[in-house]
Amino acid sequence: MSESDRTSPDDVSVEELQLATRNHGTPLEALAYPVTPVGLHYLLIHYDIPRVDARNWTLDVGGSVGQPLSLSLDDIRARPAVTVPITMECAGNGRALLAPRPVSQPWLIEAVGTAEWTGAPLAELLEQSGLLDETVEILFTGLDRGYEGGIEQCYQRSLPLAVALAGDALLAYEMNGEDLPPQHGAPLRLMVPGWYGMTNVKWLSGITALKEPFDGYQQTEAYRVHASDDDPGEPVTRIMPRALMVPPGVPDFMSRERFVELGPCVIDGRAWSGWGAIERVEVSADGGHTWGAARIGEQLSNSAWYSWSYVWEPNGPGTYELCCRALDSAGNQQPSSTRWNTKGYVNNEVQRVPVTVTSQPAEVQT
Ligand SMILES: Nc1nc2c(c(=O)[nH]1)N[C@H]1C(S)=C(S)[C@@H](COP(=O)(O)O)O[C@H]1N2
Ligand SMILES: [Mo]
Repeated sequence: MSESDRTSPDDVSVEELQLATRNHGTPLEALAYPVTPVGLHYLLIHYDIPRVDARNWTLDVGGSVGQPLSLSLDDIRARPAVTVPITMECAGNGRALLAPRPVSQPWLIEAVGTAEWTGAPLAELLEQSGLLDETVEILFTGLDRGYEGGIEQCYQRSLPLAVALAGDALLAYEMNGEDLPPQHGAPLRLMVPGWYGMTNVKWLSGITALKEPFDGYQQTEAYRVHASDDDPGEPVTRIMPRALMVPPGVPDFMSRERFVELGPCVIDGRAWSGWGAIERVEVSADGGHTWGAARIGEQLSNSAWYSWSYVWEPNGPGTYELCCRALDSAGNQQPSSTRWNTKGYVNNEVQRVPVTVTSQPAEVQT
């Protein structure tokens, strides 16, 4: 690569590329599927995918419980099961749009997907374990290990007791009707509807009732929104609203800029929020100066995204900037730009899609 290819301050480092090639996003055209096919669903894996033999694997439930449990996968499969479409989004979605770019998985806006998760409700299992009164949080431990911030660790995250008992959290062993694939946490993972992706611990090996809040790396160092390194920050919790469109027309190979032929153009997409219902989705064709209301379609489940569509009638050939934004029932609206934070979390600023409208159908090379 010549030097002139490497002089931009926007350069992506090799370390970011390593992460980006391991952890792929959901291509935006896949927003067309109400349920994201498994191979198109985004992935985020901090360390390595662990080798797990489901036949010898157990889930150990312990800590401040009256009745510790050690369960096989068959034990968990024998429990009453539910299947729910759940929209999951990574808390780092939008990170690479921040300037300066926080160095981590360089997501643009494609770290979201919706799958049908099948599993056993978490609350019932916790109740059977006889939680002691002093319990304040439930800790979830994954089998994957690595170093992060100089600390060797298994991936671990906790939930406040009330959230763990709220009733919609699942111990999931199937995704879209098939056994969980290795990359999505086989044989068992946690799924907590409405919470950002990091909550949903994969390759689950332990559930521990805690009498004190968990202070491990993924809780107190990572997944906090810090304005600066000495700001203690706020924990990342539920998913802020976002609308995404399927970019219309056809892309340019390198820039991925869009080309659309003149005429009415149907724009469609998905919108979701972990704080409530989607009340409004709006579309702008002039970079966010003026907005029109999109038609909101069905929501796949209480825990999943809505479909939406909008008919855009460009005035004539030329360049446009399409934008979309969502408003939820808790009053959260997507901003035109987000407050920068050190680790690049929760950037739900509006999507921007540059489009060139052409007057003639392009000559197509076949
Ligand atoms: N054990 C474990 N669980 C994990 C992770 C991980 O690295 N290890 N990544 C988390 C993050 S940050 C996200 S966004 C989701 C991604 O889930 P997916 O790869 O199935 O889409 O898993 C979460 N659960
Ligand atoms: Mo994530």
